Amino acid sequence: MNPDWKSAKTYKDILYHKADGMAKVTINRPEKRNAFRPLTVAEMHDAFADAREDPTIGVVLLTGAGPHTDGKYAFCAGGDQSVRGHAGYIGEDGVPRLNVLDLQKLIRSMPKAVIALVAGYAIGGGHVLHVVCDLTIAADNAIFGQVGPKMGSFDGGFGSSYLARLVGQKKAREIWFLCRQYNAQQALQMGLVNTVVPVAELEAEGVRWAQEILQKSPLAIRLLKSGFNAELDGQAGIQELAGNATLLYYMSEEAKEFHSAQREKRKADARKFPWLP
Ligand code: S0N
Repeated sequence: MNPDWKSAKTYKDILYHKADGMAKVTINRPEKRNAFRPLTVAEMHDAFADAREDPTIGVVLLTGAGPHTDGKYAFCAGGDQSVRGHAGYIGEDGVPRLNVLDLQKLIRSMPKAVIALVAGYAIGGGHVLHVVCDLTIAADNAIFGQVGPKMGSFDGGFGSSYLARLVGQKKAREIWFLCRQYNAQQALQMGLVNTVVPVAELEAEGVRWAQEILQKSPLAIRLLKSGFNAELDGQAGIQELAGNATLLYYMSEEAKEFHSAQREKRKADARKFPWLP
């Protein structure tokens, strides 16, 4: 069944929809193969932050608009090279920045599942965007690759270290050192994507996966995501996991008793609670 997508906010470079517990963020610059400029990234960050805050949303789909009028598809061709300066990507305010790193962190740490739906090119920083999503569904026309070392850039953060966790060190180094392109079947074989479907079925498959996740326990998904992240994310990963432990503790009878006692200026009845083995 097709979701009844409703526009949740109007932006310049992206589309943002919601329906049935899902949010959908669509990069809408098909004439640029959905390359992102600072504004695109700022808008995506705003939409993802909204999805994070909305308790009715459990899954976010990230995709690219298309096909373009030339018939070609793109998920995202990375940073918009027409605004790249010598200290980052230059926005309308004239300031150079690399704000896609903030977006990567938000996607990775938000306590909801994020699924990349990739049709056509996922290249450079666009490739990294699907890498940091929890799951990737590829269309049979998807093409993946990094280009940094052949055009004067690289992503040594999640774009390489987390990529290596997905496909292994040798393959990740091959992807970055050789800057080749890989098709959907090759991506599936190396563990870069979860499944491959015909391009016409991409969104429907994404919706099916999202609806399956939405039948599961929100807290379990939240804790699993931070558990998966903690191993690689150092202190930030531990902070995320510990924040979830605090959330669960707040929700316990024990925390409620100690909190109430403090507010009621009485001694908490600690004896009610066991010291479990
Ligand atoms: C995607 C490619 C392979 C598609 O080829 P195809 O189908 O032949 O199309 P084209 O004719 O090349 O393109 C169609 C139109 O789209 C424009 N366009 C495509 N990509 C971009 C882009 N990235 N920026 C701006 N415009 C783009 C073309 O110009 C063309 O428009 P017209 O017809 O008007 O000329 C092919 O297009 C391709 O190879 N694209 C460039 C890929 C690329 O270099 N991407 C940038 C890679 N770098 C990043 O993404 C880095 C950003 C980053 O995230 C980062 C993160 C952490 C640390 C550092 C960085 C960093 O800054 O490096």
